[in-house]
Amino acid sequence: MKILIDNDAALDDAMAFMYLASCPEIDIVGITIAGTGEAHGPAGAKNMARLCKMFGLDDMPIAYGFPETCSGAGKPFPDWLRTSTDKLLDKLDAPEHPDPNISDAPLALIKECVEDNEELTIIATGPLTNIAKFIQTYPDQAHKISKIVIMGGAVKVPGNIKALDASANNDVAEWNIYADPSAADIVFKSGVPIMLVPLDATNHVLVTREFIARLSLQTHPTLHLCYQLMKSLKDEVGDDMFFKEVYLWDTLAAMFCAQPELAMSNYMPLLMDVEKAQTRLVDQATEGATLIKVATGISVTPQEIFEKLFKVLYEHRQDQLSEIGPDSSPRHLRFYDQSAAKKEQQVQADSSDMIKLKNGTEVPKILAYIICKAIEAMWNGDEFMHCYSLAMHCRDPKNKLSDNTQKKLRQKALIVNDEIPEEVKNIMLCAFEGDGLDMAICSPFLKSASASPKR
Ligand SMILES: [Ca+2]
Repeated sequence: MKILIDNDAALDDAMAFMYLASCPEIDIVGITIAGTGEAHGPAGAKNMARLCKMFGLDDMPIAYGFPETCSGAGKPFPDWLRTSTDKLLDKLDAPEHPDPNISDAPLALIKECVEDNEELTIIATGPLTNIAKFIQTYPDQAHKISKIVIMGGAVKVPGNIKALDASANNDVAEWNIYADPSAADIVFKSGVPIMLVPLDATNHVLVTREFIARLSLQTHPTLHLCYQLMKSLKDEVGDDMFFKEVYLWDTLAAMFCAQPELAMSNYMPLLMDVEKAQTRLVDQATEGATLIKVATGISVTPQEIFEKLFKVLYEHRQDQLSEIGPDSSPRHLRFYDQSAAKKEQQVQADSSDMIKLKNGTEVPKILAYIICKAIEAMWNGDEFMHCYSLAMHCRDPKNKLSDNTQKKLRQKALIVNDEIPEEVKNIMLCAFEGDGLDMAICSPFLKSASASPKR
């Protein structure tokens, strides 16, 4: 499937890109950045170029668009968000791209992609400014577009404007549409087949603690970068808001694009209310209404969506990923990749680093760290067992967990199990103290790990 990505280069767009670039059946032919979206056009284009570099797509044509909306209507994303989105990949493990193929002519790039590819799908995960201006400028070319998958709108659910701008007097709009509602109006009325992925669908896939915990354990470059992206947002907004407000928006749209069977959908007559930036469900006879395919939900469980996302990102051939390898991962991540012998060595090397738990006992930092990771991941049986077995192995390489212990652990009878060594119990007790996890146990180790020189 030939795909042109039109996005606004935010965290979610980065994840969607990484998913699409990892899909064997997807061929990305160009990327355009909305100048009216979360990132400013030029900065967003540079960040997308860096992600392309990571996937060996060094020559990917990228063009950033106009800072003006289609009719002057629409409100920009908050300044603080745009500034921080411009710096999306700062300090993260994504390669630099010294010579990116970036232009400021998005319409020319879209035209070229439409002309060169008979069946071109566009996936739009930002404001629709570029696409609308293309449709207006080249109406004869627009009908050649095979389909546009759009993350945007809120049909039967409330909008999400107030999540970022509490002072806004709008409960019905979604941000991509709100930023340029006239553009959405033009695209809706263009006659090009549309698959709209509104909040109605994305509300089903709230980012979970389990997903983040699993990501945190990965050394695969793509998954590791996904974790860094998610973590940077989590650190910025705090855990409470993160786990309440962050959904797979653009990523879900990308997944629907590649695997349409994951979506539940219906054709609905929609009218674009430009003033309220609302994708309003109307009677089919209403003047100006367009019958649009709307994703209303997911055909599998949220857990399965995360599994599928994980799988696609994970199975992407590592040799196609340039520059970022396990060697550039922080020590605590690399640890999971090493052979048993190396693990043992590492633990011995680290075993002199002790940490004092809240209850006063001293344990090796590395053991505390791994056990905390295991606890963090305990929502997932396999991942938890992996971490826990590793922790046990670290404590004593001869140690093997009995079936009975494993069974008990699976039932989460962690603390009362007599077979668990005292030091491990201590760590668990400290970690369980109060609400949720006490990641403070990990943080001294994490600090020392990230401060240590890379090999
Ligand atoms: Ca976006």
